[in-house]
Amino acid sequence: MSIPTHLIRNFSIIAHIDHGKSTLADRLLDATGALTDRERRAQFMDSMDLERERGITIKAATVRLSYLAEDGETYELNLIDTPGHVDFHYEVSRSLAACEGAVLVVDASQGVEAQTLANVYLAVNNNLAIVPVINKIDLPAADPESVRQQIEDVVGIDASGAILASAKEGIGIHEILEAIVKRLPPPVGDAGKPLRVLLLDSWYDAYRGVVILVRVIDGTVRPKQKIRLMAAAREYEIQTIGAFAPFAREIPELGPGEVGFLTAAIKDVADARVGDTITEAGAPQVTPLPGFQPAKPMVFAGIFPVDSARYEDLRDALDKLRLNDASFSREPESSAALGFGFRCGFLGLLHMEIVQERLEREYNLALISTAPTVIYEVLQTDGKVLQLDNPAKLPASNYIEEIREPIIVANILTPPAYVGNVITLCEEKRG
Ligand SMILES: Nc1nc2c(ncn2[C@@H]2O[C@H](COP(=O)(O)OP(=O)(O)OP(=O)(O)O)[C@@H](O)[C@H]2O)c(=O)[nH]1
Ligand SMILES: [Mg+2]
Repeated sequence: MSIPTHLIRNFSIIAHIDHGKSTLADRLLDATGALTDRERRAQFMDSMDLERERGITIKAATVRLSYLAEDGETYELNLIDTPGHVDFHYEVSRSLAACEGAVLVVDASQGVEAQTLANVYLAVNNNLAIVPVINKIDLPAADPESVRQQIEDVVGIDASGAILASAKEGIGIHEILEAIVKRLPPPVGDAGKPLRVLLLDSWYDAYRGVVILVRVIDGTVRPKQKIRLMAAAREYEIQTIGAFAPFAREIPELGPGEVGFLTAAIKDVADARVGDTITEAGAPQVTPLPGFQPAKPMVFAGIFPVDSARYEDLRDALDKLRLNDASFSREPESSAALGFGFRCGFLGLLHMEIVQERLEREYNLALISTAPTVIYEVLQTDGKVLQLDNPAKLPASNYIEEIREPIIVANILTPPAYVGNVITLCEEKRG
């Protein structure tokens, strides 16, 4: 029997970049005894080398914790640590779809910042309950009370119950765990209903093939069960079921409300699409889950192998990497100077840099990329408007009436003391 849903809590940790999400996750792992001394290392959730080198989270990561609460019950907590940088917000939006609640971390010395707001709105739109945490109260510049006021005024949520914490010093951790159990709702799900499972994330493992991270909505998944990936319209047999506790471990089943992974000898990476619904093979009609909004690339660049003989390897690597990051787009491109490659779209410049580095490191490729561009609109002399992400597609100049580049309308509010500098900066940046 899987664990009853009232003892499960699924939550994401969300915040602006560097406000201390991954450090807080470390403390929650410590407080629940998830790691032995030998296994412990700082920023445990940032498992990718790139994340550790840069000190930022790139991929959302999930762990399962077992917490004995004050009420005497042992809860299963599924924690998702999310990235704070705006270029990886697609990770946040997917993570929130797996949760009933969110722990909102705000840095006591920085206060509410852009991604604090953006991520809270995502959480609120997903109807999640929110536990605000004011972190880094150990810093001399910390001003928790005005940050509390700011959360109420700017974010617009009740912050009277915000927990004062220091993830670095381990202050407030017990209160956070209790708040997760008491203030966040359990998942609702029915073991008796037809199987419905949300495909949250996937990645390629050289030994196991495609591994899929799932959130079970209704029903139970077990090894040997035949499943159907609805969007891909393909059927597979489940081989293994597991959870990250905190290392990947095989378990007998995943019941309603639980988060874990499964493998099913999926060879075709295109079959595992994030946001897809998994049901029982040959099952009666099940309405698919809403899935995710596709990501909208903002920055475009061409990526080419240095050695043109490795074009196929690059294509393969892009397919596999896309399993793990559905937020970039790619289409084949050829250039007279660089040969065959791909035109890729990214959520931002950091995203572009990370994708290129992951391709080079994880797939051992040497790559050249073209200068990044944004989408331009071209008004042709015949009145047609083209959206171009590639300068190579520009029509001949006698057909071009006008070329428009994207602009944003922004209002900058600043104390009078900074007005001069802000104006100079705007002018330098063509504002
Ligand atoms: N003084 C102090 N520093 C902290 C505290 N919590 C985190 N930090 C530091 O803040 C920095 C960023 O912490 P992370 O946990 O990586 O922040 P994050 O929110 O996970 O960052 P991203 O995942 O990249 O968005 C690190 O240098 C931490 O050591 C705290 O409570 N007090
Ligand atoms: Mg982090």
